[in-house]
Amino acid sequence: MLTTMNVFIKNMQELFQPNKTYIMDGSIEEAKKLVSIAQKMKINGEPVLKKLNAMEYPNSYYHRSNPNDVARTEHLTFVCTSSKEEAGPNNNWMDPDEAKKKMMNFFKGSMKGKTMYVIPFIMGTFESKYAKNCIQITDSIYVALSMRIMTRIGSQVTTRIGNSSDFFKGIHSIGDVNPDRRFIMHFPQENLVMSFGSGYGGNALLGKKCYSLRIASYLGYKEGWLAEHMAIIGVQSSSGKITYFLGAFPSACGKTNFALLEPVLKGYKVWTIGDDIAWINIGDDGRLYAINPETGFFGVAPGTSFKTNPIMMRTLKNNKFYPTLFTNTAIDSNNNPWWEGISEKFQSDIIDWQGKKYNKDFDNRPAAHPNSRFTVSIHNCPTLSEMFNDPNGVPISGIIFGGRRRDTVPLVCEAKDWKNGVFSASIMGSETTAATSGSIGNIRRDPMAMFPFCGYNMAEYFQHWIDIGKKIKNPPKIFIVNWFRKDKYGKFMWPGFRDNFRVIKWMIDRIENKIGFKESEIGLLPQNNAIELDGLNISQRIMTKLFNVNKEEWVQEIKMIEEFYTKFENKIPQDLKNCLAELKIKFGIE
Ligand code: SAT
Ligand code: MN
Repeated sequence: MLTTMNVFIKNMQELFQPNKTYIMDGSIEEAKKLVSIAQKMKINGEPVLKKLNAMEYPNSYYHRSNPNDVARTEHLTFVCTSSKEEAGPNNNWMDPDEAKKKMMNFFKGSMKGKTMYVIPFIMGTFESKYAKNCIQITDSIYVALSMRIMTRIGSQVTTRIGNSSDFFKGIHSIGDVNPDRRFIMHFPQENLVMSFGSGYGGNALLGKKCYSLRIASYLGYKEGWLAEHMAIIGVQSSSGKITYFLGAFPSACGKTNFALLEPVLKGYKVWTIGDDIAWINIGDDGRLYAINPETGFFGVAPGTSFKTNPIMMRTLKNNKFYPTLFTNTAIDSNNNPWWEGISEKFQSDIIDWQGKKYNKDFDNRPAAHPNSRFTVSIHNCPTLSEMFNDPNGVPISGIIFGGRRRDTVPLVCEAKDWKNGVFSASIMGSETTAATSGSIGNIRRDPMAMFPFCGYNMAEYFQHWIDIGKKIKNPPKIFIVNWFRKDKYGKFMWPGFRDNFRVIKWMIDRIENKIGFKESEIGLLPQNNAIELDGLNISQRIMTKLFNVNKEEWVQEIKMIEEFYTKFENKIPQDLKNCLAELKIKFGIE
């Protein structure tokens, strides 16, 4: 008798009509074989992978994508639930039957002459009760190799699945990379994603945003847990005590820098558990525990340097795990990957991300694509936490929500309690970045940094957050941060990066109840001089500005929040409506 997995594979073969089928085992020999095939394989006259300078970047390969396929495409991303209301105003919706019909048309025969890769993978460790079994199908060797970095692949998954039909199915074909024939369709009620026409990370590595956030957030809603767009870190103080934090920031707003932070303050150390996704469960002791279901970083290259993120640079130069991929960066004359901000010196002889010679004096564009990325194993990271593989995850004491705001939101603010924290997270706004196609720098509401990733109606998601709070003992403290406030000349007022640790230190003091706070209209602010500024050249005047809660700005902000809440008709939880009403009263708005 065929197992359910074999039936699935057979159906896929019939649909895609590939030349060959290859079932991945996740071994190092396999990775070497696939890299060697990818080096010989040409797409549009260009090898899929090119070896980079092994002296500087061991085991590293370069990939150039189709220039029309460099970021997530939210307008082509759909959540296909039986009713439009279940998907909510936060998602594009399509009727599931219609969506499948559309995708089947694209899929039919699309792997003719190609190899179909079958990737059995697991999100979470094999030992964890929180882990989930998955299978992805793809015809892109680049996607297959990326999945090896980002997830745990192996025959153990097949054994775990056995005859059960309870596994995630991710069906991907890169097709002809035509934006008119590009769709990413989610079917949360069927544990299924269909993706066509793109090879880009969030569109094609289906274990990432598609499964671990959109589908998993829905599973979490049904099963009583949370799938979140969050980094996970452990902060060790000189006594050896480790305090675990979650950090939610929208794409390209510094989650990876946060995850690999090197504290400026002596005696502290940050341990890395994850930089993008956290699955959060209520543990047996009634506290919140988080696991990182992934095994790699898919990080933004531009701006990464020994100055801004030394630990990531060391991770990229580490050769423990095979291979590391660089996508759409530029290349320098020594065959090293290159991007804006990698060093202070400008190198001549740069080849840009589209393969053209680059002249910084004449070319009015960056050499590396602003959303160029590295895909690197978390096992290369020198600050990887001992708890990374812990099947239960780490106990969370603080949750940080941050956006990219030039004004309005102070450097840090603590929510009075869980409910007010959920409210503050639900009204988060952030300037758009290069991580998605579309314009850059507009403010959009991005509650919990999950707006593009919540696989169901976000009003219900807010209620789910409130309900989780009712079930836990000692809920973690919730903080809102903004590293990106600017002065009237457009200059960042806070240095950011390593200095952000000063704010985290304040949070630890608050969690341990060592210090007090200053009440404000929007929550609890640090008392004067409570943030350790030793060794930092910043004036009191700027510090005051960083914490300024400006009435006019907030009146504007509240208008935007109301507009956003209105989209959900009457579904916004009463608790949050009450918080908004209170906020309006505090600012004297009727
Ligand atoms: O493209 S990904 O979704 O994988 C990265 C991001 O936008 O956060
Ligand atoms: Mn992300």
